[in-house]
Amino acid sequence: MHADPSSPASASAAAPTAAAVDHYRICPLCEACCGLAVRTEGLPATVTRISGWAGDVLSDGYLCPKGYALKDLHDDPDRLRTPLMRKQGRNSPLEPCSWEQAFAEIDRRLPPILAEHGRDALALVAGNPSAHKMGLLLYFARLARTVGSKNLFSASTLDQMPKQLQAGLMYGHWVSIPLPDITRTQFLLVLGANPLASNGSMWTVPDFRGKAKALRARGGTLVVVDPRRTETAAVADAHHAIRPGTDVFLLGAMVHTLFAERLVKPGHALPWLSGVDALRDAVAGFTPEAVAQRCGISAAAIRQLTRDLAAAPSAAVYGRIGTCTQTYGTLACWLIDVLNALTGNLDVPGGMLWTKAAAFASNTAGKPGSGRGVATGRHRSRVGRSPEVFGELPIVQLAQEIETPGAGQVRAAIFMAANPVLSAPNGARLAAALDRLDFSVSLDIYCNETASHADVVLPGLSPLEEGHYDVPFPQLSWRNSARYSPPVLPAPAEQPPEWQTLLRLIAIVQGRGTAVDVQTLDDEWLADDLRRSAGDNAAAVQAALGAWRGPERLVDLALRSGPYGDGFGQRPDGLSLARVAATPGGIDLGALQPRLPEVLRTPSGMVELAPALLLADLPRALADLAAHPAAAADADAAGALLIIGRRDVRSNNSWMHNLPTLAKGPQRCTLLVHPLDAQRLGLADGALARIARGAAQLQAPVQISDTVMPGVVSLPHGWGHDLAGSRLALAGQRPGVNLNSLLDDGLTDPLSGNAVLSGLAVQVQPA
Ligand SMILES: Nc1nc2c(c(=O)[nH]1)N[C@H]1C(S)=C(S)[C@@H](COP(=O)(O)OP(=O)(O)OC[C@H]3O[C@@H](n4cnc5c(=O)[nH]c(N)nc54)[C@H](O)[C@@H]3O)O[C@H]1N2
Ligand SMILES: Nc1nc2c(c(=O)[nH]1)N[C@H]1C(S)=C(S)[C@@H](COP(=O)(O)OP(=O)(O)OC[C@H]3O[C@@H](n4cnc5c(=O)[nH]c(N)nc54)[C@H](O)[C@@H]3O)O[C@H]1N2
Ligand code: SF4
Ligand SMILES: [Mo]
Repeated sequence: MHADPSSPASASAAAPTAAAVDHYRICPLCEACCGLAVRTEGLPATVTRISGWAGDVLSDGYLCPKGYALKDLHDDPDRLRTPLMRKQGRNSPLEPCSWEQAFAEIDRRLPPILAEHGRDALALVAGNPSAHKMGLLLYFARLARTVGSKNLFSASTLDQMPKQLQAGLMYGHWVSIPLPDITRTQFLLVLGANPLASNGSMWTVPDFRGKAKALRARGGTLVVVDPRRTETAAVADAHHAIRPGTDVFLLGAMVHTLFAERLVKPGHALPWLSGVDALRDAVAGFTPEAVAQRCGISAAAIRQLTRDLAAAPSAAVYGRIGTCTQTYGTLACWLIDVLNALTGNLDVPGGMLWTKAAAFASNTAGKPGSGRGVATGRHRSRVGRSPEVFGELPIVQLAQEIETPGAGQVRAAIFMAANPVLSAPNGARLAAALDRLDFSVSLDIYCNETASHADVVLPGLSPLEEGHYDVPFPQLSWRNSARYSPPVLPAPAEQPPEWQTLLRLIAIVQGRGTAVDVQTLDDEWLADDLRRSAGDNAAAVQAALGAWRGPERLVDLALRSGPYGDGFGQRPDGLSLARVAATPGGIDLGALQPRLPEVLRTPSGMVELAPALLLADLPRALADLAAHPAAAADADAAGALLIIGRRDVRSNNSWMHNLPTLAKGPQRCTLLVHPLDAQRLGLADGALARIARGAAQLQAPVQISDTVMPGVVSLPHGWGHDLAGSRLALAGQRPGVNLNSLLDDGLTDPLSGNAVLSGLAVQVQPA
């Protein structure tokens, strides 16, 4: 069963054969992380079929339409296979060039900027797919360490930073996030998530639909709180339409009700809960009556929902992006876990449980039960003065950091799998700012709307040409497992994997130029890591890691020294990458188990139910409620509608619109309008509407639908592929419009720096 770790077989594509072969491949496109069977045939091999891998320990054969689209992605003529650079100076077009030319250009232009203006002059920006590529995630961390710039940005501040901050404050580590025990719970309350379209987020739960069906089949209840009757709400027992941005009020009132009706019963977790009394006082002002109008949910319904939650034999409250991308995002995430804890559902089967991941989890490392906890604000953004959170600054502030002169001004940038010109608010401002940079590089597999502003574009490989181990997602999975998939197809000889590209950027930043040997550099980094983690054993550990190289070697190290690892021979039947790789479909490590108190890394060794940072922010929400009991200040303007986004299973943020199997079918970038609003505004189904916020405006086709609540309209994000310079031929045929061009880059959750992407007021009229 043990593959020979010195054999390269499991780190490179299988030996070529003309016969049909089903290769095991973990899908890198979304957080469900499904195991796929990718069939290749012929010489040279082409992909002839993609299906779910029956018996994958995590996904059990499930896949969605995007999984099939990996073939289109591999074959897409617009996918970059060579670097691009501006050969005739900054206003010349991006043209294909050799890798040596590209690195030479970076070496010529980047080090002088760092030498003259310092490390903060270089901004690093990581986008969503970085989390899905071990080479990007593990080696970007090294690049960031080498550069040492405070100007570190990522999609996290368009997404889940509130969740990470809340978990960090309550449990002591940024990724210690308890998850619904979906196969055993009897009551699942979902706020601001639509896993039927998104396939789950901060929760790796492939086939949510099947698991929700099983929950209801065993007599359990699924309740959804969302301004739209989503695909998930449609399969639920109950749906509460909530006014966007008001979850903090609903949740505050639910916690209030637990105290008022003596429903607080923490049970198992009680010995480790700190701050229950402080909480009672903190939510005193959130009576159901006080919040009902603002939330659009009656006081009676709030009380009943709370009672149902408290009475359920087991229950789990899960909130996702809808609860994060609002100005009270961190407060909302916090109150969700407070509900879980006070109803006795934290750390129990059927409630909320932590994973015990096989590799890379900080809550399995170091001393169990307590730790340093987390802090924010070790530095602040130069212009906006926002606190650093988890080492990052708010991505909505990138443009002003570029525009504003002074010491520490951003003059260069490296984008990695990121497209903030479409995915962040006010992309037009950012696009203009990018053109003012002295130099920028994009690592991307397409020339997207952001890369088109770069001086050099460096492409990554097709996912089918890379090995895969999920670094973050086993820390967020419905079940513990370890899975690895080797490359399906060989990479083109000329094209390096991205971890090597990142090492070459590191060498350039270090002033070592372009002639370095990446393998030597990789060995140096490993030796450096091991000196810190393995001390005197460093040399022995390095030898034991055998023939693995690059990210695979880091995975092997993490697995073997992890909680199920072979300990480099101490536990011979433990995990190593060779062992995991020899088991296509993965190794099951069992259902989630209670982990209190060892999972905690707070200084107190307790679950902090009332962190000072969060208590101090509550008066902001209370003052807002007192001043605007019926509707957000923003929505007071006559006739204003609140705009929200939505996800579609055939789309993925700002990309994958160039793939034929996903692009076909109905137009997806439409504005959902409730029939009452359509009638009032004279909007006809299929006709164009003009959507305006301040000076920004755009036009989108109207889709009249009673799935959105009255007063709310919905337009998906990630569209607007008609900007000059990007090279996405198919996407450009049906470009859609960019929701984010309406949204303000000045609005954040001040605690986490997360952007406000939901519930802003717009004016809508026939175009
Ligand atoms: N209004 C609104 N805006 C939103 C959201 C919302 O809900 N509403 N959602 C936000 C969220 S949650 C997120 S995560 C962000 C996402 O926004 P971004 O982080 O900007 O990510 P994407 O839009 O997914 O773009 C990813 C880019 O990575 C490239 N890519 C794909 N695979 C690879 C690879 O292997 N290597 C490299 N180098 N590049 C690759 C793709 O070509 C694409 O250009 O958008 C946010 N924006
Ligand atoms: N098909 C597809 N899958 C994806 C993605 C994609 O773009 N397409 N993106 C991936 C990424 S990067 C992420 S982060 C995840 C996100 O995964 P999810 O969190 O499941 O994302 P959404 O489907 O956008 O669901 C968010 C829901 O919040 C609702 N909402 C909006 N405002 C509010 C509010 O104020 N309160 C409440 N309670 N609800 C609100 C919206 O109507 C929407 O139904 O999806 C991932 N998976
Ligand atoms: S749900 Fe679809 S996109 Fe997500 S991992 Fe599974 S197959 Fe890939
Ligand atoms: Mo995301």
